Amino acid sequence: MSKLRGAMIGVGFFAVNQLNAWHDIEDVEIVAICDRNPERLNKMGDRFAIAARYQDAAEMLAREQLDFVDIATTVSSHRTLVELAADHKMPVICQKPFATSLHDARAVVATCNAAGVPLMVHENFRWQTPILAVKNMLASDRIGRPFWARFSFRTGYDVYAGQPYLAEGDRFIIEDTGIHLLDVARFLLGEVTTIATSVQRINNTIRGEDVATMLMSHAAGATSVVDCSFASRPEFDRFPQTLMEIEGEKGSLRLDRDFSLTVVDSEGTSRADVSPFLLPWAERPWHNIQESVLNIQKHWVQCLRLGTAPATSGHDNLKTIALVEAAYEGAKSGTTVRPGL
Ligand code: NAD
Ligand code: 89Y
Repeated sequence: MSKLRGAMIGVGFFAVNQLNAWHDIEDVEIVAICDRNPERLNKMGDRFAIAARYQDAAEMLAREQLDFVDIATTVSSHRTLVELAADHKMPVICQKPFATSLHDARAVVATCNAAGVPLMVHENFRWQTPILAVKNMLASDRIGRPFWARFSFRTGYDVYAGQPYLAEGDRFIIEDTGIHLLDVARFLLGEVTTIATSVQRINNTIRGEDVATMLMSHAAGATSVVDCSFASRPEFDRFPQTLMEIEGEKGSLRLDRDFSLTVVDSEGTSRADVSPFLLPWAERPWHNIQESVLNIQKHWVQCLRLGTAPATSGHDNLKTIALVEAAYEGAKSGTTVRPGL
């Protein structure tokens, strides 16, 4: 079987992880890249030995013979680019957040459905090794039915150095990082029925909110808190880790900053090391996220080969986008909101 021929649109700060991960997947060859910025285009083209380089995505899609396209631009271009891929009947991956509103997200999903092309949102946090370990622990039923949880991401890491656009938008932490934790909450505890949100801006040099606290009710009965901050000064800064605690009817679990998973159940207390693998191209502190990029991209290849829907399909991710929208709505109105769909 010949390798899948892929192309990337947007080869900036984060795409290097995606290109490294594609390079690790034997079944895939990235045959073309596109970026409006010629310096970035040439830098990445040289680094990954990709000869076909375009500044215009439409030209690339018209000229290249491809099996899929992977979009890693920032959100304002996502709708146009995914719809362009759909016009070419091209299976497409799009980085999170895949749209700036639920309205746009629905439109993009409808366009891909109508064109019959698979759409996967690159929502990679749920593919992190420690989070998959928590998922397996819940599935084993050792702690029983979860009734309470906290998902926490608190840091003082200078995220603006690598991603300066995060300081510029009206929306920041919920749309950029909280979105991952909301998706993880859905992944582990099921769909959300209500959300109440408080936001703060502590760093006055940025436009959006850099602290958010969300309280959610899940249809299956659990209550969860999602809290995230880029304004914290913790003793141990564990950027970009998600820490969690889950209490169930038969026990509890805790995912700690040293990647230990502690479980308390009827047998007592046990601890397991659920550290991510440090890939050869990975760099601390990003290695946990970098491994999840490889995991989600392997999943995409499997889905393309088998013709199955990705776990984070556009359709699935509508529910995560709906939570983001409901969080902003609730923060503004000071009310508890039912996420729309
Ligand atoms: P970036 O600005 O560094 O890179 C984006 C690149 O896209 C730029 O080089 C820009 O020139 C190019 N671009 C923009 N519009 C284009 C267009 N229409 N055609 C061709 N090229 C275009 O941004 P980034 O930090 O790499 O973020 C990209 C995306 O990745 C964002 O959506 C961000 O939220 C997401 N991201 C995800 C994770 C994760 O863990 N999943 C982590 C960081 C960033
Ligand atoms: O942009 C964010 C993301 O998606 O994952 C980590 C990040 O780079 C900063 O929180």
